[in-house]
Amino acid sequence: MLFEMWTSFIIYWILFTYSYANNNYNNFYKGHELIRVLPKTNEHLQLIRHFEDNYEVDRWSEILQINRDIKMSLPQNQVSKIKQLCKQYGIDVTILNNNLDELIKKSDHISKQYKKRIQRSIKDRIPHHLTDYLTYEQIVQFLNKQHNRSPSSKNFTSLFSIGNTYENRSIWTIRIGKPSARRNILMDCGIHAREFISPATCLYMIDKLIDEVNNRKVSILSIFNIYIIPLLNPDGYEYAQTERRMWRKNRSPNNNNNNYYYYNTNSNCMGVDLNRNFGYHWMENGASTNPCSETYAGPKPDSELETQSLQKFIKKSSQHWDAYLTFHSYGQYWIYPWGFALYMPDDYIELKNKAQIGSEALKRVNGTLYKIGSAANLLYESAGGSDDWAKGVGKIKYVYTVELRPSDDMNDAHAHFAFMLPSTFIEPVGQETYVGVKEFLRSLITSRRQISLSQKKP
Ligand code: 0X9
Ligand code: ZN
Repeated sequence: MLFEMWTSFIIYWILFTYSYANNNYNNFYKGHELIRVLPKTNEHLQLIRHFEDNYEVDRWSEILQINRDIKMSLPQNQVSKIKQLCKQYGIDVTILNNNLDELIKKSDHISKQYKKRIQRSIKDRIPHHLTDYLTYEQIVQFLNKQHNRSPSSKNFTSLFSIGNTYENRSIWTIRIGKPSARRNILMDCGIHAREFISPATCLYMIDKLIDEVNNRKVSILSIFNIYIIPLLNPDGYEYAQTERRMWRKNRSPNNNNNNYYYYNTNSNCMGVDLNRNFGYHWMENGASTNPCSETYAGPKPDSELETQSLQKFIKKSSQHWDAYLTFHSYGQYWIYPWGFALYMPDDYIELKNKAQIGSEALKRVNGTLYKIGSAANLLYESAGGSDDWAKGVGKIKYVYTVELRPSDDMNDAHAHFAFMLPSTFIEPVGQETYVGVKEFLRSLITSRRQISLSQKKP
């Protein structure tokens, strides 16, 4: 009996560890903790800044402000030192997760179980962009397949690259629109490597829009050419998929940043946070000059190939852009500029109204709640974002950053997944986001009609 129990235990253990270990990730995050700290004085803020400069602290999106809690992850060998310093200075610390490696593997495990279950229950093969976070190569294949799906998709879509990355990957872009389409919309995904749900959502939307291409009715594609860049930071994404699941930046080296534009920032740490690199109020707030930081803004504004490619594309096409949407995760926010400071753009009421239309439509699908506001007010001040550049320099009126699921409210059942949202969520997030975006786009059509009608009045 005891023997039988032992053998079944061993078999279970082997199967369990195999299914957990059978993923692309190494054990880099073993023992990494995610903690929440609450600074209450300026001294506390100073100490937390000191952590960032002297320890391998990865701050998870919140900015430093008194009475605003900050989530950060730390490697195992630095946890006790940091906790001890917090205790000494009276900073409250809450442990949100004591082993990020477990969370990464748990998420992966849920994804795999889901895939197995769904493949068993559905006879037709389910497209793998709905069950997996695709690799860069798979994304390129997906785009080619979508473009070649039917005679109409060949006619009404085009596939091209807007430039190459440091590691020489093409930044692929697809245009979807009917010949009558005169207005243009730009969307991108995956500027931050670890936010896997973002490119997956762009792929979902591409698939659905191409379903609409055959539709004979007047669809939004008769009005708009929709350009989608599903993966703006492919180098970072590949690195996050294979080496470091929590990688955020691109992969350009910083060992020759010797231009003294801002600082001499030669370093062996790699990568620039592309969403701090755009040259509009660059480095004014919420960005770092330290190449080891996750929010390193680069040696100078617009230094990165990915940043330059997006800018050239926006500027080059002499066409007018009606809207730019950039998809991130996580938090469930539909936000508009500015991010660089707490000011509001002059037309913020219009931006807010349209965000409301989009997020309300989104909510009707699965009940998912999004908060609306300006980036700096709702999240934190941080300069160098693609959104601020698109509005401030690109002169695009309707500009949004959409932070997809999960929510960052710890009372929410899925909040703990953070960037590690299992692929089970690709479909519901895709569905609701697609509906929200379409409703937002429809509202652009009606508001333009209203303007032209009122102009026609004597
Ligand atoms: O901090 C960011 O870059 C974005 N949040 S994330 O957690 N995905 O990294 C928010 C960007 C909002 N826009 C600006 N600050 N301009
Ligand atoms: Zn992001």
